[in-house]
Amino acid sequence: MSDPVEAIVDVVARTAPEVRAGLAGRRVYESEENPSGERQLAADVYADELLEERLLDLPAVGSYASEEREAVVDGDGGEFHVACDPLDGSSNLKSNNTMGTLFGVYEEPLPAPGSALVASGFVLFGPVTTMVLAREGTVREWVLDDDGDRELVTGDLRLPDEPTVYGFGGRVPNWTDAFADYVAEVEEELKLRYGGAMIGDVNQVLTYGGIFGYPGLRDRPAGKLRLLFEGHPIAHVVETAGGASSNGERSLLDCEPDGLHERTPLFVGDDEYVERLEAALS
Ligand code: AHM
Ligand code: MG
Repeated sequence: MSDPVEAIVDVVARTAPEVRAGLAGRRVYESEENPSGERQLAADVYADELLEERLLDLPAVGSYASEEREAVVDGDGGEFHVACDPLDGSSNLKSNNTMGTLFGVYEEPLPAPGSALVASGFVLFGPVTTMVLAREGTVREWVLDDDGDRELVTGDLRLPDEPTVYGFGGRVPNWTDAFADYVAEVEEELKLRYGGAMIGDVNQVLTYGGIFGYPGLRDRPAGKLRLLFEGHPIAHVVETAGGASSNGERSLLDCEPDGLHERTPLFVGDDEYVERLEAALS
């Protein structure tokens, strides 16, 4: 394949059916925790190891980083650096709900600013396996078959003009007053859709329009989600689809993590709702 970024995307697509097929037998916890101090499932580790091996096999991939491992793993000097959340929303495995793989392809060594992303996307394991990719100013969506072959659903995915749904993470008593006041307004206007896997919840926003967020909490001001593995790639997808992203103050793509596993408040969706959120938190 002559397009190295396309080769990376193809590896993620072709690894996805194997990750999905491996979920059924891997719903148990490992004894280890991930670098963010969260319990790992056997499925998290399996997905991470498959992606690491396949991606580092590509000459274009200079390094691989993941939510499931402490440090960057170097390849053979390729020019692109891939950051993955191998199974975003894996706690949904127990309750058999949506989850999937999230990835960002950077042209700078990691950790890098969002502006260094050249492509990003996710594979969603719902009733159907789909892949969403933001690259060169457009977002495309495919259905994946069991070999990872892609059938195009849309060549130019855009956020709908009329926002309809919202979903916010964290326990309500842990929300700040300013955020809770904002949510009270949103609740009057939009319909709640929250499933507990960021990519599943964001895919609802991409489909129906609206806003998703995981805010900074009273006891955890940086929130739960990680800037490099979750924030940048999902912000890049949503902004490319005509929406906005924010850490509460500015676009997530303008934020540069100091460390690989740095957390951030995360909001993505319809511009107007993201603008109002920033005003409410300022
Ligand atoms: P994970 O990558 O370890 O699965 O954690 C991230 C997930 C997000 O997908 C989701 O938005 C959030 O955690 C939900 O957290 P909580 O279970 O605390 O509501
Ligand atoms: Mg995640």
